[in-house]
Amino acid sequence: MTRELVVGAAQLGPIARDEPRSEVIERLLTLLRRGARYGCELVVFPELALTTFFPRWYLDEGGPGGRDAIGGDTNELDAYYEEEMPSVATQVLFDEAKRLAVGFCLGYAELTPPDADGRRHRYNTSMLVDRTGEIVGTYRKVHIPGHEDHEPWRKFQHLERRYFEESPDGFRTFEAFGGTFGMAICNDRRWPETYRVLGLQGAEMVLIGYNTPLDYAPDPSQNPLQSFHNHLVMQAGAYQNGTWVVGVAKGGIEEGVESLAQTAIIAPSGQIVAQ
Ligand code: CDV
Repeated sequence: MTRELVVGAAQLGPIARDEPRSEVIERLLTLLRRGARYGCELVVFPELALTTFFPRWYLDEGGPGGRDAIGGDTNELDAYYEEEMPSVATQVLFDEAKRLAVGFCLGYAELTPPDADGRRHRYNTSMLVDRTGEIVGTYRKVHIPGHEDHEPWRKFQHLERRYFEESPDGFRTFEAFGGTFGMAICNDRRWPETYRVLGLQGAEMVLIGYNTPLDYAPDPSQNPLQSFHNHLVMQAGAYQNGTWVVGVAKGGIEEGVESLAQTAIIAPSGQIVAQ
């Protein structure tokens, strides 16, 4: 049976360090409404789409160091996380999704409520919201790149391993929009098991947001290959698992760091149908 789903890949430009959430959300609403005008039923936003890519800064110098520092006296850091979803600030996105009957996928930084041991967890998270404005699934990033400690030799930091835990949940699919969906986040797209684990669960479309700096400090010889690698992995993942892949960037120069754009919708044949 042929099914049709109109998907908008809503690439974002830079978000400034001091840009208020309300302004970012206005930008997302503009894109959601534009998607609705184009007939989209689903609009996909990138990784950490509510804030600047804050892992590029070492923000808790005053703390005791390591992961335990997180959650201490780190006001700027804490401000980048969402403690509930929908939050007061993001409720308008859910309301607009319902009004327009356009679902969305959105990446954000998540700070969980305390678990049974009283620990709160920090994840790099993505959620899928259906056309009624209900959350149908969340995914927490598995492959956390970068480093845990301050590395001043770098032009900019990539402290995802300090600010986020690896998800213990793995990859799951969700029934929505008349099909079977999976989510992945940025670095996940580089590894075959991401697509395979989702493919084995019948994923028909994998939604991937990313922030990919064009300067890869551990091995700058790979910098000219960034575009090639981006398409290589997503096209291979799509073809090898017979699934659509929607890869959406936050691109451009954000706080002085140039990031890859190259947002693409890829068919199960491995072909890029829109970029
Ligand atoms: N946000 C990311 O996960 N970025 C990585 C970079 C650091 C290599 C990526 O895979 O694009």
